Amino acid sequence: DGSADGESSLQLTKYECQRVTTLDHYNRKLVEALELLESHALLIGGEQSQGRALAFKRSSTAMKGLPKEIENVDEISSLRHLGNHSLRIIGEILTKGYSDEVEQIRNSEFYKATKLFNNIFGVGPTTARYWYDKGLRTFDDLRNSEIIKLTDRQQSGLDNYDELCEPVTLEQAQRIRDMVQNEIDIILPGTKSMLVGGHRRGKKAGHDTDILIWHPEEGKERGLLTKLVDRLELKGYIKYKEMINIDANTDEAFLRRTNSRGLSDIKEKPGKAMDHLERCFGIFSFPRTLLQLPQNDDNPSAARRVDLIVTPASQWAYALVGWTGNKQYNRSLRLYAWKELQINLSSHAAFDCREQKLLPASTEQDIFNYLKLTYREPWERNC
Ligand code: TTP
Ligand code: MN
Ligand code: MN
Ligand code: MN
Repeated sequence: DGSADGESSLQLTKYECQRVTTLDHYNRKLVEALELLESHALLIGGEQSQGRALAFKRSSTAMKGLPKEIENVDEISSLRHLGNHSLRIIGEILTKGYSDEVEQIRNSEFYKATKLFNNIFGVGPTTARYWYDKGLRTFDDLRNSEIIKLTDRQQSGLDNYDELCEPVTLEQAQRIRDMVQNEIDIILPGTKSMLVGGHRRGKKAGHDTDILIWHPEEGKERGLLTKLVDRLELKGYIKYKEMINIDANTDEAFLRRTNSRGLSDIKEKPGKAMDHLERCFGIFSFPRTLLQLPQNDDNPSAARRVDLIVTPASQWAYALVGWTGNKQYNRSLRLYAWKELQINLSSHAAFDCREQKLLPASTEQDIFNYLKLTYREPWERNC
């Protein structure tokens, strides 16, 4: 609001997508505390807590975006990005080194158990809370419970829990992408693939491997994902899988999408635009040699989470931005596009509601241009 004390008080852009946010930043301890509060609010659930979670997220991304280490809360008290609660926590940590509230949550039975459950692939905050309310606290409780029934996805997540907790290094992700590239070279020569998600943003270790797949000739990608997954299955690489929007690229869906009447979902307000990209997500099992892990005679393979996403060439740039993320970066990009420009942005297209037209893009730069934003490299999108 500009009513600062005349000193060089810190400034931040309104939206995260307008600024640079890198993995390295100056306020690790504060960010860790705010992220814990965000995570706790999500685990509590309900509309009010979700609002609080967003406020904590906004505070933590603000702290990541600051150009220096904060030593006194006065340095940031005029930033609109920080609510009273966040400011109070930050002030407490700056004066005595820790926050009572944060430490109390960290050590609480509720947080420890729900966080543990939430870390299982397939278990969201609602389910984690439900199990907690039923008195469950540990994995053994889940396995022995007679009152709950795990879904196949959750069972697979629980069975592979330890291996899925092992970080996926950039080198391992690259080797998984190379293996996928070899397969699509056989299925449909000319098909391309690249690593997206955290690894593209410069993370040295991720929780999974995200691979974007496309063919430069529009339409050729139809049916590709099913063939790829069939081949991977034959090789014994897939332990658990879910196929999403698998008909998204059939002739009928293709026509519907190309037909302007079929674009109604993106012509309205944001949030309505669905992600129409074909995707396979699941738990894969790779030979330890493929991941360059030391041999283990009891267990020759290791489980890893993998996301395979197929995009038609015409949507490639939007898919690339969307699947590079991160999630909060996307959220701010979509909010900014809608609020400031009345553009509805999704992972497959953008629609200008004032001009009533689609915005075709062949590069990420095209999209930043439409949005009147300075281009940000993937590693600058780590909100
Ligand atoms: P994730 O793999 O969930 O996250 P990440 O790669 O950023 O981090 P990590 O290293 O922990 O794996 O998702 C990748 C990106 O894809 C994410 O930044 C946002 C986007 N995304 C979607 O657009 N839609 C989705 O349904 C999901 C799950 C992710
Ligand atoms: Mn990822
Ligand atoms: Mn994920
Ligand atoms: Mn992923």
